[in-house]
Amino acid sequence: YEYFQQEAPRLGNQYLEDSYLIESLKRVVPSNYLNEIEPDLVRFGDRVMGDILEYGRACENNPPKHVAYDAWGRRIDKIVVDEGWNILKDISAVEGLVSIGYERKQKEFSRLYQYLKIYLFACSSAVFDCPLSMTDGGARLLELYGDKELMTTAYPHYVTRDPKNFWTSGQWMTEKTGGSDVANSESVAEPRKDGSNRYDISGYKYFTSATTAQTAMILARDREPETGGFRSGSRGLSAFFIKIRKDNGKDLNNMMIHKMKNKFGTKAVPTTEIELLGTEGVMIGNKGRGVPIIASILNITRIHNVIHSVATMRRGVALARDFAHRRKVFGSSLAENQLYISTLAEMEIEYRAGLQFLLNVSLLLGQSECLEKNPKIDSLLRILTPLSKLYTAKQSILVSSETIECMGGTGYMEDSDIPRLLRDTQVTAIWEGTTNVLSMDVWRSIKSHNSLVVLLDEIRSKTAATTKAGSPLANAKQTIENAVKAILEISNGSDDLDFVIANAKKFS
Ligand code: MFK
Ligand code: FAD
Repeated sequence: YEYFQQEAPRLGNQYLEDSYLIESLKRVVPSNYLNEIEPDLVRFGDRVMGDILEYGRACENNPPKHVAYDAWGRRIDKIVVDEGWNILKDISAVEGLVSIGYERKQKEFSRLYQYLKIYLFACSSAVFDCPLSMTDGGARLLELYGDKELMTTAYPHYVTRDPKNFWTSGQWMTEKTGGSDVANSESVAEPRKDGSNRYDISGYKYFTSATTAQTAMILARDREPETGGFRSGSRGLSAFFIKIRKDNGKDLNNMMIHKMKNKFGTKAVPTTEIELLGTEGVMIGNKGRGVPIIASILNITRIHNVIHSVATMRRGVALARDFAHRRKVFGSSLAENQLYISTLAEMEIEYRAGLQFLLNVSLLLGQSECLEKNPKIDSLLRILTPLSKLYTAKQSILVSSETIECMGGTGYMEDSDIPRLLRDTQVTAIWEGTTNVLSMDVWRSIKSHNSLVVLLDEIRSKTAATTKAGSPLANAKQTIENAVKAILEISNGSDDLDFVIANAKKFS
């Protein structure tokens, strides 16, 4: 007897099938640039469903292991990864997943081009976008604060397309004392007595992702010249560049890997706990300015977080839509079922909103890097980065959970690859700043860059010509205006966020 066989959902070219993306790009990218980048996006849209997907799967099925000792009891601290992980690194270099943003061939549209490729790559790559995000952030940090030595010895390795020379970089901020409030960090940096800019750094880094990287940017406390002691608080923290392994490429740079983290998701990404035991580091920028310096990485990785969240929503919607045409319930196709269609519509709306955040923030980043300095662009970028990160992270968790339900019980099965979407995106609300911490960053941007007023003006100017009185858009605009006015009224010049939150209770 031949029993019924359900067809699995199938996905094709991830660029060509994304009609909302294609439509949106026509609106925001001038045709000369779009004609230049589109063939590459079309080709890459196929590739992410081909070898990249296979390497990603291989990494998921063979997660990284920490080998502390060799058979003879010698400490070796090896991180063993699936060969696919190394191949994904090579592919990232060749495809220019970091370099496109620094070659800047498409001027202020280069960031958008780079981020569209990572958007296509993210959900096929076993979260290889995590090391890419921190490498991108590291490149930007060096561009802004790196000295001549680091600009010649490290920076070129982050932005090369040559896989043999390509390095990835980590960002180690979190310690046991806290990842949000890094002011309590315990790591210390002893200046060397040889008059060089080298330091010996000691401390315990509680989360270090993508430990197979070649370098990392870290925070540590430096001695105060006046007292000779270590200065406390966040103003006592400086930023340092470290190489993870010594020049022989094998031995760690005076550090010990204590354990591989046992994570809920992002299982292919090696995340470890590392103790620094006199690790050689080079200070970047001024003493005591570690937090604002490393914030230049955060402001890049938070955009990567948006990319991952939106990519997750898009992948979920694409799978659920395709499945709707293959699954029959109560005598008809799911694609003809109004209730199912309304579920899909809710998911699609969240994906579309997320995509608009992603397009806007990528364009603003490109403009801030490539055009003449413009306070309006800085102000919009400063508020939209945390806002889009916190919002899309939360929505991607909801949408990927809904994706599982859309596929019924099979969606809950690990070998369908669908639960991974949820497990890998749950962390987007935690790393790179939790939702509450990013809310405080939004507040910081309102205070330092007058961002709320600038954002409202931008919304007004973008919608003025097209909005008809009484239309849904006009109503939405009015709601935003009211909310902004309320926030400005409540804060009434106060810098104290707790005061504002307490007063906000007066407003619905
Ligand atoms: C797949 C895609 C994503 C991949 C992810 C990769 C793997 C995950 C890796 C991680 O999770 S890495 C760790 C991420 N950690 C965080 O995101 C830290 C979260 N905590 C914060 O963001 C806190 O708000 C912060 C540590 C920045 C608070 O520090 P402080 O010192 O208590 O706050 P303060 O005094 O407000 O800020 C110090 C300075 O930094 C100020 O400048 P000034 O000294 O000049 O006044 C701030 O303006 C500046 N600053 C803070 N946030 C900034 C910023 N400047 C620019 N942009 C920002 N976002
Ligand atoms: P806490 O800071 O203790 O936060 C606990 C809770 O308190 C959260 O809900 C938070 O929102 C809330 N909270 C904190 N402050 C406030 C406040 N002022 N107001 C209201 N609520 C508040 N870090 C790195 O540096 N490098 C890495 O490579 C890295 N990789 C990671 C990989 C994974 C898979 C994970 C899960 C984490 C990783 N992290 C990494 C750490 C991550 O950045 C931190 O976990 C995160 O910043 C939160 O810090 P915490 O865990 O100490 O929680």
